Amino acid sequence: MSRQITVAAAQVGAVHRDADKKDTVQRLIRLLQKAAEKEVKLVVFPECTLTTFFPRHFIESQEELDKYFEHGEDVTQSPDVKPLFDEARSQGIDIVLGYAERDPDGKGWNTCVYFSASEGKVISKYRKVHLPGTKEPFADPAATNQLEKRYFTPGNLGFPAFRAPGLVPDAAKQSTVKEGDSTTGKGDPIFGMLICNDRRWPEAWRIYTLQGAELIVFGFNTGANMSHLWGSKPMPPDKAEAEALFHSKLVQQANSYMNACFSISSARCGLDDGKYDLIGGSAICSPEGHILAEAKTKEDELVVAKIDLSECRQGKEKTFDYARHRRIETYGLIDKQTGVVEPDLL
Ligand code: CDT
Repeated sequence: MSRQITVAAAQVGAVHRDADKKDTVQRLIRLLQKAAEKEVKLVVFPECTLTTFFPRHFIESQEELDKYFEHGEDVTQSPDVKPLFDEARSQGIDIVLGYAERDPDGKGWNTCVYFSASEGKVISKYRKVHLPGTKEPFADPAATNQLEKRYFTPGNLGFPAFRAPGLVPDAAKQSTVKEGDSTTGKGDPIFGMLICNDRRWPEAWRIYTLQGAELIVFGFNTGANMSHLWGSKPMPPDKAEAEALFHSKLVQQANSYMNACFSISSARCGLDDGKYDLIGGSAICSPEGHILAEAKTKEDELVVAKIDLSECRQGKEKTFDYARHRRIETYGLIDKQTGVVEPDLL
């Protein structure tokens, strides 16, 4: 049974600190229109798509900080952003959009939503769990900060997989299926959403694929040269960028393979304010771990691939058939311990 969809990552180039959100949204709408010309049915936008990646700045002005967040319960009604959701609906394209969310209690979250064009509303929301960087800025004024722990609260929605309607024809539904028939791999596509740093944590992918996820989607903002924060040792800028790109692809390809799912990653990239360099490398990856399409620039760019979700079955039913091969009686430490506890010294 073929379950084909044409999908895209909408990579977004530089967004400066003084950018007008309305102009940025117009750029996103142009990417959506390009997607419509290519009969794309799902577009994934980056993490914090609507503004510059503000957690790199120590911002004391509440007025400035407020501008980077969407306020209130329903992002589809945010005045500056509504035109994007309206366009998605009229083009019949589902979108995943990352943005900074300020909830009614005043808490900040690094959030993304899945907007279903056929439903005309948000059908799933995810808040980033793994917040990288520091709470306090570095003493060295030359160092680039990553103050996500200052501006955001770790996500409290877990990793809820969900089905998106209207993407594949003849999907099995509760109302049409006969009692006793197996529906595995036959219903509407099962999604999981992550945000940037989450992609480096295998636990997150596994929790989604324990719920049958066939497509894991995420946006990212990844510094091209941040050795004061990265695991990689300091190196010249061109080598540091190549290494950051290598790790970004590595985690996407390896986790797609180890979880037998497709994945779509979308970068906010380029040179913000002419000096903060973010990697590109938006990519669509198969369940066998192969890159099917990837960005060639560090600018606004649409990366498109036609995928067939039935290709997940090989991995899900053989090498990574969880029900037959996982040994949960041996995995206890995973949810009992956060940091490392080494064996006693000899
Ligand atoms: N935005 C984001 O999560 N970026 C991180 C950078 C980590 S810096 C230590 C990433 O994982 O790409």
